[in-house]
Amino acid sequence: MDVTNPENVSFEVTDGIGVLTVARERALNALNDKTLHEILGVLDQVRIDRNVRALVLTGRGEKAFVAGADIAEMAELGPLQARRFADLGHRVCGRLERLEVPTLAAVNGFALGGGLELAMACDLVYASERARLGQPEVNLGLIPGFGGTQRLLRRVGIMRAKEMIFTGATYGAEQARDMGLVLEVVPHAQLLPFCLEKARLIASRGPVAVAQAKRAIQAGADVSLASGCELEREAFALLFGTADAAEGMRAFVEKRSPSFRGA
Ligand code: CO8
Repeated sequence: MDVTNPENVSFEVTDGIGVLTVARERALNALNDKTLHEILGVLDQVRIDRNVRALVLTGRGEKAFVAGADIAEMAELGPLQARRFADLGHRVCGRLERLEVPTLAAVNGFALGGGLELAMACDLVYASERARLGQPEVNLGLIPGFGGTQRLLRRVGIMRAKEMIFTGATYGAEQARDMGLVLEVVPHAQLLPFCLEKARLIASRGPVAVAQAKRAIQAGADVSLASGCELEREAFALLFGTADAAEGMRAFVEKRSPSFRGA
């Protein structure tokens, strides 16, 4: 699989902000095996490239963020191949969730099935007023397979997650915001600029501090309060060994803006 020259995704970095665009517009950016591998390739690049301070994920075109896993491709799979495909989707979502840098989903249209699962693996989800979100797998005789049964219940609560998954219904952007799936609904044409601005704001903060905060919050969501607080204490202390914390506190005392180096 050639991930150095991807066909179904594009990736650009401008002023420290990476934009990963799923770009299979003819299939509403549906995730086939090749596309998932190409996304993994970009995430690997982001993981090692210290110039990327935040990642925005979006879909090509006017209609879709990602309309799910590729149904035509899935229709050919037996159980073992389906297991491998699900593993691949989980790897993508897991790697996205564990990236050190903050990730923002710019949901510019349909985010269905695997598309919503991808968005839910991002730290912050913003949607265009045209977005439609849902887990419609039961309409295909399936269930979510890239982490949806688990991440959805953590976002919207167990009963709403059951309703969404049992009915396979799709929801408008404002409904999704009211349920806690989306942070803010933005006019369609403003969505990407809005997300880039938000990414730039976060990227201007201390990168090590943001990464440590992300790790503590993310890990804390799955452990007891006491264990989560212990994670926080460790991260807090560790930051006192960084040049950025020294610079941030010195800058405050000297009444100037800090200049963070990410170390
Ligand atoms: N897979 C493949 N092709 C797709 C998909 C998809 N998920 N969604 C859309 N397309 C294709 C259509 O087939 C069509 O292709 P063509 O022009 O060649 O006929 C093209 O994109 C445009 O789509 P439509 O003509 O259908 O556009 P509409 O505006 O009429 O409808 C919808 C848009 C409502 C989004 C509609 O396309 C739709 O319902 N798509 C499917 C949505 C869906 O069910 N998604 C969930 C898929 S299952 C899933 O994601 C499970 C993840 C975990 C799997 C684990 C596996 C082991």
